[in-house]
Amino acid sequence: MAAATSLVARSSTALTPNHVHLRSLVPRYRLLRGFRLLSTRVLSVTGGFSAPVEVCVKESVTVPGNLGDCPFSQRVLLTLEEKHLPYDLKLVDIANRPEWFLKVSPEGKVPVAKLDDKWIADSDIITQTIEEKFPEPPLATPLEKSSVGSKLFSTFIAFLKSKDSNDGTEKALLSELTSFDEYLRENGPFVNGEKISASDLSLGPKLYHLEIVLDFYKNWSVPVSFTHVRNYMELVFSRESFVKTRALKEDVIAGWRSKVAA
Ligand SMILES: N[C@@H](CCC(=O)N[C@@H](CS)C(=O)NCC(=O)O)C(=O)O
Repeated sequence: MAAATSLVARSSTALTPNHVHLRSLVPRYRLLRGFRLLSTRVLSVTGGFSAPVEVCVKESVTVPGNLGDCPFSQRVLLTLEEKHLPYDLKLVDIANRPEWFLKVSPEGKVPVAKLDDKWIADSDIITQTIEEKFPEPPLATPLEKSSVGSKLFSTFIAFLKSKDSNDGTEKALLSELTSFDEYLRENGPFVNGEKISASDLSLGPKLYHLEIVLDFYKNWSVPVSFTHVRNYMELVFSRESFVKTRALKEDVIAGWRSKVAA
């Protein structure tokens, strides 16, 4: 791991009422080029103290040493943050992947996380494994709600890449936003109601990318008539966990450039 930028913060701890999580009494943290990692030690469900979860994420291309613009990496970090789990962040230069990283992620993709001494790829699997290993606070979205908003990302990408304003891609995105807005009006403010859950932690980073790049490349924003979607975005984007793990706007713009040009 020598080639990785490894950021670890640990803290002294105290037992919470449910005797599962240990939160820090006197947290110590490091300030690192614009973002802060505040970490805690946690008592796992198996009863032992959990070491920080090692997690490889994309590094910023505009400010090396900062988090990069991968929405799947942010999803994993959001899950760790919302569960108050300590983590050891390894920033990977995706354009120049180091040897050690290709050994733990043969496909060369981020995120990958080490859980129970095994490196796991794919944010779906990583977040499910975290949920099983650290069930408190519960973040699982009920199965019947887990596909809400699931087409927003693909319709956003199709619209972003579109060169023909009449090809129906904007209409398809507006149709997904309409369904999502109606769903949130009936069931919100989050996908699972009052409490944030796994679906929000997956959708949030994708909507963050949508907002930044559609504004930049297409001068387009989510219409004001979608009040529930706009409120949702504000609610998720302003969470402490989100602010701590979000990418720089410049990285998000740079990350999509080649796809817009293709
Ligand atoms: N399905 C994967 C997608 C991961 C993914 O596409 N990661 C991108 C960065 S956001 C990546 O590593 N791309 C490098 C590549 O494809 O070579 C997940 O949910 O983790």
